[in-house]
Amino acid sequence: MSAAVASHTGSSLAAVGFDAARLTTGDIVSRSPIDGRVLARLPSVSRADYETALGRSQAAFSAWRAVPAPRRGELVRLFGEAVRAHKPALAELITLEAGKITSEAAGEVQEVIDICDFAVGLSRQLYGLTIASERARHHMLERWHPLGPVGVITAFNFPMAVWAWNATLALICGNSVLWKPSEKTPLTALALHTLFESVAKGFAEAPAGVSTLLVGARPVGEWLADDKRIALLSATGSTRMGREVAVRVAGRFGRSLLELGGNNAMIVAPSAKEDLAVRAITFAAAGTAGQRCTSLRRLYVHGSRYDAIVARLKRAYASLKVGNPLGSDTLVGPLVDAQAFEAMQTALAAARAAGGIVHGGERVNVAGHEAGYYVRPALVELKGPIEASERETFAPILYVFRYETIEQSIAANNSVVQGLSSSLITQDLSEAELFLSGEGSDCGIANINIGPSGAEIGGAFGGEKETGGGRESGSDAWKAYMRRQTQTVNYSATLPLAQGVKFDVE
Ligand code: UN1
Repeated sequence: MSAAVASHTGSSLAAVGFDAARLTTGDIVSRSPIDGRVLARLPSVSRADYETALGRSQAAFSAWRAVPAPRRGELVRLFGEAVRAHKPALAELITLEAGKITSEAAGEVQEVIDICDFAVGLSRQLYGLTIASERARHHMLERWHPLGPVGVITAFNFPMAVWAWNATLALICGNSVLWKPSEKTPLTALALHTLFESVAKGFAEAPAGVSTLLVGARPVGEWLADDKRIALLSATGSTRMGREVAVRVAGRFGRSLLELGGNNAMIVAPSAKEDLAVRAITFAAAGTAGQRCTSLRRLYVHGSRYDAIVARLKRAYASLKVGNPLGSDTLVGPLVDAQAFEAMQTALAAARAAGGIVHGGERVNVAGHEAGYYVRPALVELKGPIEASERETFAPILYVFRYETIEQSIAANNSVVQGLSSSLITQDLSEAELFLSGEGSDCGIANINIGPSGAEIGGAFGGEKETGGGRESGSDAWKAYMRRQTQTVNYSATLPLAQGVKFDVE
């Protein structure tokens, strides 16, 4: 199988026009979570490479901002078409390098296609306001202008989609883009970016360097954070990383857009439909091996339903097929690496020590893939919050609690420092409305009868509190990639001053 992993990688890269045989030296090592095998080695960009890239990106921005927005949309449309044509190869690379099951990997590529379509439409809808002026023969308006080079730092778990959310919007808004992907998924980034570059090369108005890939480790992120030339730095990853980025970028009065850790909850109310609840819980908590920022981590079940739901979940969890993510019936692929496995086991040990009852969570041996970190997703029954349930552990651990009143469950939903996604399973309209109201969930995303994960691209994506406050993807998230200018035009022959101020000059 290991040899098969290697040949799969070569063919998926070749399919997008990249010569994989070249990728044999460098400090960035791509390993397949499937079996731990080294897929490729790539060199980090040096500081000198970075400077060259920044220079090109600035020059590209100067040219690109002058291209009409609908033409910028046309580039993104062509890119979306290329992604459609290469969907299977791109999805396979995600599976090989990030360990996602095939259906979820295809879903991620679809998310790239969807945001391309969305950005194309937006390229004709970068609307500003007109505002009534208090002065005679004046008009006021609000215009949105391109911002500058946009840095994008992405995580391993959505190695294509999160760049695409940022890059497609940044590009139609008239910016250039610099992408630092996770050092765990450089090949996936290289494949997608190679495809972008080949489309851009054939598009006359696209300047060289309108988007640049910067493969590298932490220093590259630091350079972007400290660089005054980066107009906006969008960063997805841990709260620890985001806290550093936010402070460094704020220190130079730059802009950041942060999408950080989540600790997402679901409430299962007395009226919940049981089958729906069990499916929603299992997909959100065990899907993607618990490695989405939207993964379900805390479950609050009403006392009247607790025993039945937990019994159903125990059965569903025991039947989940854990294994090679290339297998068509696999539902839970591997954790990304040994560190993720250690973090999971540490959290489970802490939960046990705090009196939690742990079901599952053990390593699963997958024949032929002994070096991969496969686990049985874990359920942890708790009486109340513990230190481990307050944190985001990027692994399939679901902490389960009992609750008695809807107010109590909403307070519990909101009790953590993170604020990304949340959900309520109910047939009760009053409960649903309360959860969705200003007195309800404090998260960026709130769902009824859907788990917290698997959002569509049309809504703004992101969360509050230590999740960082940024919004990416749909709705009016594009505004973060532009600068707003308030314009006032006087078409009279006089100069009336606002607020009735008199300032008469001879
Ligand atoms: C992430 O895990 O960083 O809502 C993004 C979802 C996906 C995106 C997750 N559409 O689960």
